[in-house]
Amino acid sequence: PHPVFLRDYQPPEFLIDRVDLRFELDPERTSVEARLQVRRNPAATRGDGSLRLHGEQLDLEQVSMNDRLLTPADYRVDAESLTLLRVPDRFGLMTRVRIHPSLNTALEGLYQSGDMLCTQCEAEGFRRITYFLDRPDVMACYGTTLVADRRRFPVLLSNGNRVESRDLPDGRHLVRWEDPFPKPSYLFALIAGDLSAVEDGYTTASGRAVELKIYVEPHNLDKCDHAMRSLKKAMRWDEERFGREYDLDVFMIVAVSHFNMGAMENKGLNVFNDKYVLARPDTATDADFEGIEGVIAHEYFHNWTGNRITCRDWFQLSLKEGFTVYRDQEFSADMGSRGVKRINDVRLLRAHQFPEDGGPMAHPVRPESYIEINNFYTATVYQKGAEVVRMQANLLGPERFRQATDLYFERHDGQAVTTDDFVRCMEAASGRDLGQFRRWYDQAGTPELSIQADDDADDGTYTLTIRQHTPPTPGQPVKMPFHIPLAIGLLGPDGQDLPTRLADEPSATAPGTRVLELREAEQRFRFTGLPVRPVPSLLRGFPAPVKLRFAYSDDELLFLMAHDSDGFNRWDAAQTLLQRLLLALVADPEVGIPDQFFAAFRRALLDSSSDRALLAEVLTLPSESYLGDQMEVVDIDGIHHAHTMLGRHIGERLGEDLLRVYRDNGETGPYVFTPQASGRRALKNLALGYLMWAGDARALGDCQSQFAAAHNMTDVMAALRLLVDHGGAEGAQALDEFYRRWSRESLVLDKWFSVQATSPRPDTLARVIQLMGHSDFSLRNPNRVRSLVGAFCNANPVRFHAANGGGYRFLADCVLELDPLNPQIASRLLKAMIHWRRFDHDRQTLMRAEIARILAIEELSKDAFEVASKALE
Ligand code: B3K
Ligand code: ZN
Repeated sequence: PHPVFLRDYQPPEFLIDRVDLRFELDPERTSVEARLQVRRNPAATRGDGSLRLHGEQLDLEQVSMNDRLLTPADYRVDAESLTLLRVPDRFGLMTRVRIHPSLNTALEGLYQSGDMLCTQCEAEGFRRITYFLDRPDVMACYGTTLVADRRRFPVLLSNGNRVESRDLPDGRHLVRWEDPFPKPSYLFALIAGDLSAVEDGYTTASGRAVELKIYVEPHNLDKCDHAMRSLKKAMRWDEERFGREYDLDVFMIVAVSHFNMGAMENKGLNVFNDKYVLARPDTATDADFEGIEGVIAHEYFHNWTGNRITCRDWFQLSLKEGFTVYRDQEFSADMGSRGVKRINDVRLLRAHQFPEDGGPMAHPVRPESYIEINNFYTATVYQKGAEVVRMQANLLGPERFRQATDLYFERHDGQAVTTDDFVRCMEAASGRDLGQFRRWYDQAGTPELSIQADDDADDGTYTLTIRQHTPPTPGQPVKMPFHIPLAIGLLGPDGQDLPTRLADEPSATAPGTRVLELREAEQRFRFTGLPVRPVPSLLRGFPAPVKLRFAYSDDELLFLMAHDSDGFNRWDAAQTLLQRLLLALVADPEVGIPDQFFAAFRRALLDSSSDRALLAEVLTLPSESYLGDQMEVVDIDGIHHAHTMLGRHIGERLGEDLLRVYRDNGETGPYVFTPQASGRRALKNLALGYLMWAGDARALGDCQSQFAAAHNMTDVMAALRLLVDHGGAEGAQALDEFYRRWSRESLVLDKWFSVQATSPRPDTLARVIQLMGHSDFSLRNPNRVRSLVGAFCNANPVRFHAANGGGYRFLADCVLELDPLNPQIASRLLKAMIHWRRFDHDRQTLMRAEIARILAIEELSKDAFEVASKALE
């Protein structure tokens, strides 16, 4: 397989203005007739006069041009394309192909999920439906006619507005859809099935009525309320915050149970993994409710950032994804608790994007090349891309940023553009030069800031010397300095913010946060007028995706944890402290835990003035994998041991307090999904966890009663997890009960699989292998694969990285079995092993051997090939 390069981009030689599709749907054999209106692109250089259309796995039946049937002498067909040898400047083209949805296990193109038929076209799946210029800079208007058996497929959906619907003889019916907005082929969608809809309505700011429909299988009708509420909130928010209104008469969401990722923003017809639609208090956790609200909003927001304005090519993916993630993060911050949202977003960035940026698949937010674009729907393109938008929003300030996005929507509506076009709008609206800032788009790697403080008590000055350094990444040995906004504060002895006046500034500045802009490899900032040596609060609110090195003393961290006016940094100080303690325990398991640590932990735990969700964040130990990322060589067993030990100590020392917090925060009424209520549940279950760690006998009883009595899945799952990790008869019995109750609810059953896969108990791998043979397990359902294999490999470091290599062999076996069925899922799983260089020699050898075993397979997919080969480079 060969890479595609950004530098080779050429505008398309031909444009397609209109497409009329006619589907005769049948799971075994679907016929697709496409009529394209093609013309030469005046803006492109002339090629050899031929037109090459993309097409894969299509059985071609007929081709005609301007209503004249072509013969095989007029065209060439190979496994990836149809080439018409000589074409006029403007013509109509008709092709008819056969496709086979029931055989499509890759879940790309048109496929069968249960009893329904559905599509997934991003990034390059449309070419598995018909011959086309399947690239995002070719935007066309679509008319779609769907014909199918009326009893089997009573609901037939596609993009846009429904313009015709009628019965045909022989039990079939026909529905025609018309999408007035030109769109790239990756946004095409169709659905056929026996579905029921929850319906609602929405009136846009300018007074247009929009029908809202969520289509699900009939037994799921009672799990759509939260999704519908989320959708309406998202529509209102986008009008208020970004001035964006919805543009069609109907907005549809369909929940599908076989889906490679979270959801898809097809124009007017979003197709969702049912995990991000279906929720009832007794079937979904707080995290599920939150995920649904965020993903529904994300896909809806794509209507403007992605659909009306799309990407010129796939290297620009972050243009739509980074911006849309930024938008959904801001939405969720407004719907819930802004502080907690920021903490969780940063946690995610540090847990996934930082390692990616330091590993063999590191790539810029705008990649320079790829072998398989599906491998680049990454934390870098999404989450770091969102941080890059956030930095620009912060540099511009809210008003200018809004002017800049208004300009972007006005200037580029209906176009396929680049991340550079986006930055140009930021510059035009603000008058700022973002030349150096653009490096965030094309240099990979996480910058490291080393900060040193010097004070001179005599003249009241305090100097911060800041060095930035970005380690090399594959293909980019040398990095230029980034333009980094650095928000800081200086705290006085009473914990109040001091003024931050720089030496060359004439007048005093107000106390509080101030943003320094870094542009050089090394820079010095001298603050004056400070009566005492301050404690610096650095990177307030996490203003840039960087790592910080600053030699805080433990006392300073405790001080920041208690006093920083910035909530994010209070949390971060606590995490740094916990991390220090844990790493000290890894180095020396006998090391004592200072009393002042327990005192601070206790103070925080009992601080009833603080938001409980935030407290739960503060009091959660950094994850084992995050701790591993902080070590030169990851010490898997040492970390697990330290984690367990600290957890146990906390549970033992603070037992009474934890028990009180647990009992004081019990459910008092029916489940509500509000930040307050979910914060109570989070804190309560965290307390229970520490108590169980300590083997507290009262806690085991509480756990069992919570499992038996709770009416919401958050509390049931928290208790189940603790019981399973506890093991013994209690764990086994809880699992059996859970299975009996929920075995027919697929999404709940996924939880049953993952709670077992993520247990740190020593026999987990054996259990996982046994579960692969369970009658409810199937490699064909991505959610099920993720819930068992993905959960084990990505969320159970101590068992996945077992020293005997059993986990690695298991993963490689799964990848090899999955790859021919569903390469996207296989290659994503494989990523769990690519950071092998971070481990000790023996584990390195074991992982490398498994990756090599995969790479040796002749028919390996492009997807898995790219990941495996880059991992070994
Ligand atoms: N745009 C889709 C992701 C498509 C992934 C293709 N492999 C969902 C989203 O980001 O909104
Ligand atoms: Zn997206």
